Amino acid sequence: PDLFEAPDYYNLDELLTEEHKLVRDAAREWVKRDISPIIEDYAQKAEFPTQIVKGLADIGAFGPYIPEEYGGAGLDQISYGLIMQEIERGDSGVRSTASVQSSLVMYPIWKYGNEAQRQKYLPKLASGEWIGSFGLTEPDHGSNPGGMVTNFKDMGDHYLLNGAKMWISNAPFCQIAVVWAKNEEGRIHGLIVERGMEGFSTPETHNKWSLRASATGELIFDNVKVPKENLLPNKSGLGAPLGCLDSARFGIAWGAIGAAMDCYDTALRYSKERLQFGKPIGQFQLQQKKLAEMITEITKAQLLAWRLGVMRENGTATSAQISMAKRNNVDMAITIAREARQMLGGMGITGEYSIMRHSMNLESVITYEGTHDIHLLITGLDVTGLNAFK
Ligand code: TGC
Ligand code: FAD
Repeated sequence: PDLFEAPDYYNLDELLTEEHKLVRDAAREWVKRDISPIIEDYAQKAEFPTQIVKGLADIGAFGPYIPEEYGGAGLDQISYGLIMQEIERGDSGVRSTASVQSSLVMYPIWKYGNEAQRQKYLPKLASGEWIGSFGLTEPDHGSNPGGMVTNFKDMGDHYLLNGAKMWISNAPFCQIAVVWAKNEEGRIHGLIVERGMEGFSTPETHNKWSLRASATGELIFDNVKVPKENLLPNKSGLGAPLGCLDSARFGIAWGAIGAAMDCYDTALRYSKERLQFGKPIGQFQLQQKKLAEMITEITKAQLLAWRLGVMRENGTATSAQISMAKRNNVDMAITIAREARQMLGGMGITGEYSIMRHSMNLESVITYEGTHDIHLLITGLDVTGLNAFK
């Protein structure tokens, strides 16, 4: 397709400011020009396209809501959401790189770091000179990060860090990692680990069938000496990393809409062009049902994301509300990808079209940042007051 169709069935544009539309359109144009033409090839090669980093920085995808004094774009939450939506229209893996950099690396340094840390790291992360990663998940602690065993000891003039993180986006090429580890009392803290520190390695995870254009790896800490000034001083406990996840999950709730829009748009076009039994397949009732359900679900997801954006901007969105939008919108997108893929028949399984790639990518998106099941249980806890995790 030469143009993206941007379904807006309920005229959501009326709810957006001129700035929102400018930010969105800049991201949309960039994705159309610099991502869509190359991304299938990189996904097939299982390689992250490093040349796009500067473009991501230019559209404000690295720290959209981080204040300009630290190099961020100083935008609001809905702008952040719209940027994620447009990037994920291109590829969930590219959106992952932006999510991690913004919400999981810049956000904790901005919120939990001191002024020296903000000055040292944020401008370089905003410009894309440095790429960061976020180490929470461990081989034996995924959904239950509170059980983590990565730990650090106070050695007087430095900390000694040991342990391993797994499934870490951007790990293979990150310059810094925000790592969550327990101190000798078992309290979780964030530490900034820099590439080049002795005992720190980042082996890449191979053979993924999903998010192939995003680099995933491990973070291994073998007696790494971390300077004391690299500890994030202003928040500790599991709530600190979970607070970062709130921001990333919000972005994913928007991002998933982009993937769904691209699948819908592709299937809609195809349904008008592909003839079988002497008619466009879009004339068959069964195909119309699929398209009607897709546009309905996209519209509902857009309204959920927009309202959440308003509440997030006001500071009133709860973690449970964010969790619901992440779960609903990713589930919506993965269902649409599957239906849209079928509408393309055999062509749907090829790299000629983006749908199969979106479909496979969304298998990661429905798993990371809290699995679908975990988010169901978060809503379950919120409405019953009864905790399935304890
Ligand atoms: P629980 O006892 O409920 O909570 C511990 C403390 O945290 C507070 N809290 C939150 N704070 C901020 N934001 C949230 N969303 C919060 N949720 C809870 C809570 O109030 C408590 O504070 P305090 O002061 O009382 O100690 O914790 P739990 O151990 O029972 O776990 C709850 C559970 C299961 C919901 C949580 O662990 C969870 O969300 N698990 C899923 C793990 C997850 O999402 N991992 C994501 C890893 S990062 C990633 O996937 C990046 S992919 C990015 C990409 O490539 O795009
Ligand atoms: P598990 O927690 O072992 O879950 C296995 C199954 O059990 C799931 O279906 C789950 O829903 C279910 N389950 C678990 N607990 C319960 C329960 N209480 N009740 C019911 N069912 C339950 N992590 C990071 O820290 N940083 C990153 O940058 C990052 N990037 C990622 C990139 C990719 C491509 C992927 C795939 C993952 C990434 N992750 C990252 C890790 C991700 O957050 C975890 O995979 C996720 O939290 C699930 O953990 P797990 O894989 O250990 O699965």
